[in-house]
Amino acid sequence: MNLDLFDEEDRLYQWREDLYPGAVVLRRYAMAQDRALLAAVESVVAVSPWREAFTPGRLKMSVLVTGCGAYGMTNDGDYGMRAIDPVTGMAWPPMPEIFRELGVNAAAEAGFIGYLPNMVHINRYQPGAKLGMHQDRGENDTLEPIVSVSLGLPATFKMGGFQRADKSVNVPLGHGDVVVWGGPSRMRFHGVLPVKPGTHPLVGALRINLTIRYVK
Ligand code: MD3
Ligand code: FE
Repeated sequence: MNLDLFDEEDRLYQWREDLYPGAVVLRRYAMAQDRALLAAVESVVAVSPWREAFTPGRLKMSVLVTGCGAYGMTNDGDYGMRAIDPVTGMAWPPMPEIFRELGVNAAAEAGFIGYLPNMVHINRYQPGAKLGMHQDRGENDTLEPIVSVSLGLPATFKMGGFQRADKSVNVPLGHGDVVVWGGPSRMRFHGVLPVKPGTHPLVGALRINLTIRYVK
């Protein structure tokens, strides 16, 4: 197989899948910008390095995290949003323009006009890493969308209901896939199954997920 040609073809197709009202998968939407997005992640990590994170029950999570913009998530288990990075004691790095633009454009594709994201939380998964079922409550806003961008190894995303025990559906997410979660889907429980071992040609043995957010 001609891998270069395959790579070019890979960038040709994108499509959308409506999951629930307010929840839209934009397949491969970020594919053409993958290198620039990864470079922007590295520029963030140079200021606010990857760090461990803990659950509300003080268990060490299997992902490493960082972030950028006006706020970042605390890593001590309270899911709070802080203007100062607790690791560096300084402001989070500014949000790269490419993150803001992707967030605004993807949200508009899903019907959310006038979205003004002001932070990005970034998760880094090694094979085996996962994210238990949770709701995203730290934004103090239950309607503005969260735009999720997957890079690197594929993963299975679990999309649940509004109670932790509600049935969930599995959504496979691959490199370049973007998901917009807003409006009536914003407070659904969700999680990520353990990432399977593998190597992505650009990202290596990693999955990186950006969540572009608006914190009130
Ligand atoms: C569904 N990250 O950081 S966000 C997180 O793949 C997180 O790392 C996931 O969940 C990851 O909190 C992907 C996807 C997401 C975000 C908000 C949602 C899904 C959502 C809100 C409601 C429903
Ligand atoms: Fe989440």
